Amino acid sequence: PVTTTGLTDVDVRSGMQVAALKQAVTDHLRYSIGHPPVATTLHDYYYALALAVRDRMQHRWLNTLQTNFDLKRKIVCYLSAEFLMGPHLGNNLLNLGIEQEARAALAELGQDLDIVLECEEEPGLGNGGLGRLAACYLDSLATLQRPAVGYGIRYEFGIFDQEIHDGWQAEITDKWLRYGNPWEIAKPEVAHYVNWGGHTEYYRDEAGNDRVRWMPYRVVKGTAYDTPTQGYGVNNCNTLRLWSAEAVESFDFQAFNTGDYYQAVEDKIISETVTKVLYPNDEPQIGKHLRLGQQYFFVSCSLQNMLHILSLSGVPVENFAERYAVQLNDTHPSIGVVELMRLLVDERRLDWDKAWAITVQTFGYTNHTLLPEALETWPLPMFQALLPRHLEIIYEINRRFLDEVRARFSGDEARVARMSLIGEEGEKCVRMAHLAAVGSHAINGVAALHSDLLKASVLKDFYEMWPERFSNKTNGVTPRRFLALANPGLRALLNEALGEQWPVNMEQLHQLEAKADDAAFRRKWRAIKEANKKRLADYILAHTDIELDPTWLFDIQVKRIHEYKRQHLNVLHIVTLYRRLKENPGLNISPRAFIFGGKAAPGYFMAKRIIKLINGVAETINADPDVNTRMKVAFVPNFNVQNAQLIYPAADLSEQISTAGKEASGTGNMKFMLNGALTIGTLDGANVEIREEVGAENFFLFGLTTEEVEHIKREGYHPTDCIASNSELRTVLELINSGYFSRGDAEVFRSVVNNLTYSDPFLVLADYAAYVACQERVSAAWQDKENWTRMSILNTARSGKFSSDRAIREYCDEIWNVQPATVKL
Ligand code: DL6
Repeated sequence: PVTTTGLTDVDVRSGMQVAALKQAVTDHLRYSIGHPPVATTLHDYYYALALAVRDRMQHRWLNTLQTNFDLKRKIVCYLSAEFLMGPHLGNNLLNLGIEQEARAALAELGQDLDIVLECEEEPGLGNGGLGRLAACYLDSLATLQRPAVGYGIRYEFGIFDQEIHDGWQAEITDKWLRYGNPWEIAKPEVAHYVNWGGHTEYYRDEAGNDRVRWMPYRVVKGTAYDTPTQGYGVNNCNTLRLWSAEAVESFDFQAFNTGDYYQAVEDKIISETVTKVLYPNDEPQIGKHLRLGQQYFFVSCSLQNMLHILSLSGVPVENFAERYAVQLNDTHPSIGVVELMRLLVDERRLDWDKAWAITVQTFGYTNHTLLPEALETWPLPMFQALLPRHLEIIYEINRRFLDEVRARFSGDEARVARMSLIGEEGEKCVRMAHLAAVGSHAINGVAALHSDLLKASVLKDFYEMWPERFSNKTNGVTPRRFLALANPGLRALLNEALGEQWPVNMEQLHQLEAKADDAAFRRKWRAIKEANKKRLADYILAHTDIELDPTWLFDIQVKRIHEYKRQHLNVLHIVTLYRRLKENPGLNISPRAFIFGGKAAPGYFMAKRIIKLINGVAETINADPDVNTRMKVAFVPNFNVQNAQLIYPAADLSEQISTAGKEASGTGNMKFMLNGALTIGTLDGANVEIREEVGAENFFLFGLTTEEVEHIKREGYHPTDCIASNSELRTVLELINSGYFSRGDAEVFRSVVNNLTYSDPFLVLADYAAYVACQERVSAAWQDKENWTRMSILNTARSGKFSSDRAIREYCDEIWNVQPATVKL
């Protein structure tokens, strides 16, 4: 069939040229969106282009599914409660290699691609690092041609939108699905049923075996929504499958027939609540019934789905672990260990030992935090009420496991108590990290230091029991989104200098090292950085009314707001500098813009005060003519993937200043490095490896080491001693406490100052002097533009290790044993 333009229908759906894309957008405007030309909006153009791009991906997606099926390849199943994907359109155009064509097609329709891209509502289905890591890994899995599915939750409301009202954070519901989602394909026929509550019954089967039946109180239905995830420069297009909860029946007909209409719809409301909203990850984990419900819901749907596909493929269930490598992204999906046992033993009637061998062979567990408050435990009564059968299975796993511990470490009952899956000190609880460790053949941390600390602290006993299960997999980030897409200026320069393969072979960036000594190249490098800073300055002006000078040093800290990340240490330095300038107007400092961004968990009191403090300091400094020609402070509201793509490329200095031993890895640190920022940081998380790669001379190191932090804490830490011995610090704290940065209201920051003075759990004051001194070194280094540029180039040149491709290769080779599969069209 031929359309009026002379294009075949096939071209309109799959053609990669300008004419085909233009026709595809026009067709989607007419046939999918259905607004007459007079009513066509910018958003309609976004939606139509998105659908046209999705058509092209769908073609590749179906071929990928068919290829994987035909080749009977092992599949990675990445189970994660969060996938922070960010806007899809720009990234998909990049990965398909049709950005220029799409730009030209839209131009012929009178539209500007850059403006159209801004229409996308980003799917914020994650809190921060952990969810974004999952998204980077999906990008690398597809790019490296590994068969993979990301399984997660289709939250109706993702991470809240942050607004700043009078300096305070305000949370606005994230209605990301409000205008539809062109990237997902609803699969109502792909549905699984998930039980809740009730009790268990014992019975004897036809063969005379004792068995257990779960009699649930409620059944919730999970339906699949698939988002194709396109690899870069390859045809492979994998699946992100998110589950949405709904009631099994829309109406309870019995209640309806007796006239109780409201009772009849109640069940629907309760069921749909399960996937309503994403929980913040950095509030102390308290007994949130619904959160455990969410975890079980998506994990059960996912495992049932794997079993279903396995049987469609005609593969016996005994071969489950040969076909699936299932990774637990932190403990959130660790109930999967028990659920797979239940499905194999109760439903597929495998014997226990066989089922357990399959389970352990299937799962791998990645730990992402050592912070005690983030380690998940569930109170037994709550667990029993929601998952009565799972608790029985946990007891049985635990009985057998503790027998093993006793056999290995006979007489060591203290060890047995420490390792048990059930915590007995205080309220009895299920320890999810222990469950994940016992049920997985591979356990890893996310940076070298973190993996070592894991073995020495939280999972020490498990390491002593099974050292062969432990390894390190340092995190990585995708250079496609965070360099090629976010920094088109630098992309063009790298293409010119290195050719176009670097986005899939980041080791090639080493060739830039030779260019660091080339003055002409350095000039080009600086021009790109300055253009990126101008782009960010424009964005900040539009969103905050704060005007920044792109020739100043851009000093940036963007990440979740948390005491251990120590945004308040950064503020103490800013106030120090401010005071020095006030007292000594002739002081020679490098003019700097201090830029912050990040969300605080809605219930995290101190984090919300820190945001207010940053904004209070910003208000005072930016309005003070004595200093505002040399320093300014800005808080970028609503830090998310979209504005992150403007922020990382504009940084000169990357603030990675967490208390040593607290940040498992960090991934923002890698995104800054990729884009040529220098790091000021502690020896924490992946900073250690960043410094190793870039060289100590190109990294601003300060602060206590993990051992020193532990030593000080053991000996008894007294922040008042730091204040007593440092009059500048005392003056800075007094100034904050006086109401100077809060329009005279001395109450506003009292809690922050008191916390630092009398408790200071993250040793902010202990590191203050070293941090301020290090910032002086930064300031001096900035004055030598040529050398700074050299260091900037070397940062990018030596960032190859931090590509998520390197990380995913390690997971594939060392944990998952998953091979590439080439997809043809
Ligand atoms: O591994 C990804 C990311 C790390 O880079 C951060 O250092 C770490 O804080 C973060 N962890 C979490 C913890 N959530 N839980 N559980 O987000 O993971």
